[in-house]
Amino acid sequence: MFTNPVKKKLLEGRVSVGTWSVLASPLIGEFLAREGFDYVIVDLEHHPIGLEMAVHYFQAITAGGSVPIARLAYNDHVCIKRALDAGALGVIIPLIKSAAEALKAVEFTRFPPLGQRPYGGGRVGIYGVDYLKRANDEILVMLQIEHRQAVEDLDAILAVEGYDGCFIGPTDLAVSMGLRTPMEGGCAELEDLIADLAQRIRGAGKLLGTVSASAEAWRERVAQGFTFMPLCSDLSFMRQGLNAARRELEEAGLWQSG
Ligand code: 3PY
Ligand code: MG
Repeated sequence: MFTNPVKKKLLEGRVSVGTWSVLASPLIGEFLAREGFDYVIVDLEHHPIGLEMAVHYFQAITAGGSVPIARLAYNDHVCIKRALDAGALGVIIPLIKSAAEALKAVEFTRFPPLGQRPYGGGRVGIYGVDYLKRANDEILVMLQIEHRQAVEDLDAILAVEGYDGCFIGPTDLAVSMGLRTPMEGGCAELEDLIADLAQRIRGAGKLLGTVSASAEAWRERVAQGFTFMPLCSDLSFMRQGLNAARRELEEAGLWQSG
């Protein structure tokens, strides 16, 4: 039977640990999957990863024992159907700003009668003959809340049925609200806003997700009720390891740049 273990875990109210891959390498996707993450998100929004590479990612992540999820470039029916047809078991859709856009996302991600996703067979056949019947229940659909207009229209967005949860994007949210971004150290106003959004999203019975840049940040978000949180990314894990090694060698006087 076609099932999505990540969605099952989340719907049971449990926390699911995954990570992002942005470095445009299915090999990295496979390594990350083998590290025991429940899912690996392939970021097609901000990184040079096209559909042909994405399908190799999905294969590698599945081979590594994890669930492949795609963060898409846009709330667009072509992007969505092609990523799902290539085998993504979940999608994160950026920049949802209104209930009308949330309804569109449902239309694009769900088969009739819930939506208008067309069925093309092909690679999703690997999930079994019941894919078509079960996909509406098993595919994870997370809508990104990361714009001032989404904050203003949140109650209406939350009233839309047919998607699973909201994924807060702290950086774009901060930029859109004119607040200090997490990269610049963040600010109390941003944290208060995230806490308020989180409470309302949970209150509406939707799943709650966001990014986390460290294990410590991850634990703090869990305490706030977030359950879908990719921990860091391939790029940030690489930077953290590299910076720690460089600091140690610099302190020992063994690495002088320049
Ligand atoms: C943001 O912070 O804007 C995001 O999209 C996180 O992935
Ligand atoms: Mg964003």
